[in-house]
Amino acid sequence: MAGLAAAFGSGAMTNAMNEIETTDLILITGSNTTECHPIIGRMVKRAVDRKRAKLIVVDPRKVELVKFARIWLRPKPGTDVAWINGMLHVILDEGLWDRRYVQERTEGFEAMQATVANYTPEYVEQITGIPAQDLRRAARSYAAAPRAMILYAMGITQHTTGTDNVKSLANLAMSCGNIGIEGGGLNPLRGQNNVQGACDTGALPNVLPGYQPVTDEDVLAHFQQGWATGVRLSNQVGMSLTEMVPAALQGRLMAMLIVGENPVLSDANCSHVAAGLKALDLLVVQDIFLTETARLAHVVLPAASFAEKDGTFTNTERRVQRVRKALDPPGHALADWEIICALAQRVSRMIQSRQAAQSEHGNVLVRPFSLGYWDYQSPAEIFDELAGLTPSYAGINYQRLERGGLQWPCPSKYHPGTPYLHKDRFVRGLGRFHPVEYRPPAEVPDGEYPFYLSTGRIRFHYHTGTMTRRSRGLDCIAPEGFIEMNLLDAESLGITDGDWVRVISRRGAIKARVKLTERCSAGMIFSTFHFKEVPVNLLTNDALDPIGKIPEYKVCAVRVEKVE
Ligand SMILES: Nc1nc2c(c(=O)[nH]1)N[C@H]1C(S)=C(S)[C@@H](COP(=O)(O)OP(=O)(O)OC[C@H]3O[C@@H](n4cnc5c(=O)[nH]c(N)nc54)[C@H](O)[C@@H]3O)O[C@H]1N2
Ligand SMILES: Nc1nc2c(c(=O)[nH]1)N[C@H]1C(S)=C(S)[C@@H](COP(=O)(O)OP(=O)(O)OC[C@H]3O[C@@H](n4cnc5c(=O)[nH]c(N)nc54)[C@H](O)[C@@H]3O)O[C@H]1N2
Ligand SMILES: [Mo]
Repeated sequence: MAGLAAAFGSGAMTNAMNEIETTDLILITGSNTTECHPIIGRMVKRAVDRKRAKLIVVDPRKVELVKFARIWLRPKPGTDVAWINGMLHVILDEGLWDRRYVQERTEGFEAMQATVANYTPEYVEQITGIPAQDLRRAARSYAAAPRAMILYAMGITQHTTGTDNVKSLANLAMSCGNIGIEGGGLNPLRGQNNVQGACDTGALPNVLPGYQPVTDEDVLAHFQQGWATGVRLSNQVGMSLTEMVPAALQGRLMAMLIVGENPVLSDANCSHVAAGLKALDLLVVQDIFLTETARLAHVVLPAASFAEKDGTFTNTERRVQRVRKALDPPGHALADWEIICALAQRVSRMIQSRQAAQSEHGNVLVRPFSLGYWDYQSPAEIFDELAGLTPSYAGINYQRLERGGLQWPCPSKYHPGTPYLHKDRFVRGLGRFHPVEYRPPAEVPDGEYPFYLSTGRIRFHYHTGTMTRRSRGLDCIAPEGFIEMNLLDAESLGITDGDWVRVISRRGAIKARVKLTERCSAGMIFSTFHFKEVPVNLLTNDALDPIGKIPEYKVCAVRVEKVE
């Protein structure tokens, strides 16, 4: 998230995982922690059971941790800015904020204060459905804690207001002096094993490794020298995946290399995605299995899995850790870095021979590549090059990682790493408050599509199921997709547990069995995107957050019909 990177250095946990077990209060929102981050979920349970930490859960679904919580707020989906502003309203109104911290370490407080002034608990109740008294209790409890940690995940970010939601949480944390202290912070629980590492190393359209902007000429000059390619790096911000699909459909994007992603099932409004991929002149997919996306490719490049290669993963608390090869890859599969280097070498050679041909006619377009480039001998060599160009990784190398992981920033060889960020001062200097107004989701229920559809995960499967659905044990426990529905709604539609229903949105329709549950509130259904037989992303809305470019996976409007 570009906006966040600017505000907080990057979208990583500000604090370390083990601080969960030493803090006084934990506020968890938009995170089904025990199913999606079971290790962190266990830490939260231990903190509550053994250390008497207070737990506040804010989630439209009755997730497992609700059982451990002192306070559970159940907002309507997509109303997070409203309840967070409401908590701030109470905290400011009752004088519970940390005046000294706000004065010494932050800026922009007054503008935020003016905005939240309108969000009385009674007004917030109208928007969110959270009883005003519960909101007051939660606000007082959060403000009273000496140290309070906020944990959040996709229930906060996968909205057209995702960036606003995170800014509001930052307002809340800063108002009570909770950023830059042990046991505090604003902690996004990152999703994939190495999504943090991928972002840190520049797998984003707007930044080079270490979140250094591609639009900064000094940064570009530094990388041009460090990479010694002789190629001028582009200073243009690239497209996100969600922008590439429309570009392909409009003929502005000709070719794509997809590495380890299955967007035909995982992207919002996915029938649109398949059409976009089919419109390309060239689609290359690099994966460990022949996925739904790979089936559309002109060329499939077989990759080695995590257990079949060396490298590093950086986890959600910014800890860089070694991954070691345990098995040989099957068949012709290669490690991703080997495939990328081999591709780059071939492309370089093509460009070189084209240039040789052109220079005979006297018009050289780009400077030639230096030969010998892209012939790394090992992942360690690539890591050293990265560390040399990335201040936050500068002190990390494979030798040091032999003795355990290191948390960035780790700027020099003897630096011990950094458990929590923004100590004494924010990375950007002063912490900035943002005035944020509540905006409803892009699509809300109406007469024709009366239900909210929320989507997410269950414990037993991973994303599009390419890996977990190959496990017989997991398939035994969770063999098929389903629609979670509240008992009241089921009754009014004449549906009983296990009945087949059709779920229809403005974009598509799917069929699945109903699972009756009290996890969903009335008026809301839930499904996962784990099962290709129940491709829930045919339904979801591809409206994007303007800054994060994340689609609104967590809210769209649907109709439910019983299938006879
Ligand atoms: N078993 C398993 N674990 C996984 C994954 C997996 O596929 N399977 N995927 C990994 C990845 S990449 C990710 S990103 C994480 C995701 O981890 P989570 O974000 O915890 O998982 P989700 O199921 O997407 O659920 C988000 C939570 O947000 C709540 N929610 C929905 N709408 C709203 C809303 O409007 N406001 C608020 N405050 N909450 C809302 C949902 O009820 C749910 O509890 O999980 C990671 N871990
Ligand atoms: N409706 C709905 N949709 C969602 C979400 C939601 O909550 N609701 N969540 C979104 C989120 S947070 C995420 S992260 C995405 C996930 O979406 P995707 O990343 O598209 O889903 P995966 O199924 O994890 O696909 C990863 C692919 O990588 C392959 N793979 C695994 N290891 C390797 C490797 O080492 N090398 C290579 N080359 N390939 C490998 C796997 O076989 C798999 O095909 O889904 C998003 N989509
Ligand atoms: Mo994710």
